[in-house]
Amino acid sequence: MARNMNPNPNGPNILITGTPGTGKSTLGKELAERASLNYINVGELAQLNNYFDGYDEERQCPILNDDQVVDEMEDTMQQGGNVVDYHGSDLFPERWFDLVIVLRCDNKNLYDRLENRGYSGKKLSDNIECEIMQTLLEEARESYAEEVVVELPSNTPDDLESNLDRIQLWMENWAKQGS
Ligand code: DAT
Repeated sequence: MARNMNPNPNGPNILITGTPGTGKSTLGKELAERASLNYINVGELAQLNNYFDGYDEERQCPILNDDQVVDEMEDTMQQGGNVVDYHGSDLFPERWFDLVIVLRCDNKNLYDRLENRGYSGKKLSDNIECEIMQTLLEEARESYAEEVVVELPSNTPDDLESNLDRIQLWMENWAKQGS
């Protein structure tokens, strides 16, 4: 996994991606806290700055202005030590990330989580289909080197704990690179 021979002293940049509801923000916030990293929720950042280009009526969500988002994040990402949470991965420069986590969730769990979030009808079924089709996993595999992309289950609190352990272990090894 040795990509960067001089690890950033502020820590690695880690992208957490996956279908909405798979648990990105739950894992991302907890990881940032435990590993003293900076947490960036890209959806919230876009909302705060209104980095949108209109509204997608069919998918019932605003359309992200990728360039504005990437420009806004560039300096922070260069400093390292960021956990980025977004349901997409192909808008970011490949060089930003040392690790790309793709969270996966069983259909029944995901259905319940999204229903609890108030999703229904097409929006709910589109997201379930997105998970069944492995859309976010494929996107990550097409956008990043094979050894950078790691698929992790996110169904139970035990999964959350083992994912946190696994990423922190990966971070320890990452920090030893080049030393
Ligand atoms: P996302 O940020 O991917 O949209 P989230 O972190 O908001 O997802 O999580 C969606 C819901 O699922 C939320 O109620 C918390 C719950 N959840 C997340 N990870 C979980 C896990 N590993 N086990 C059980 N529930 C989880």
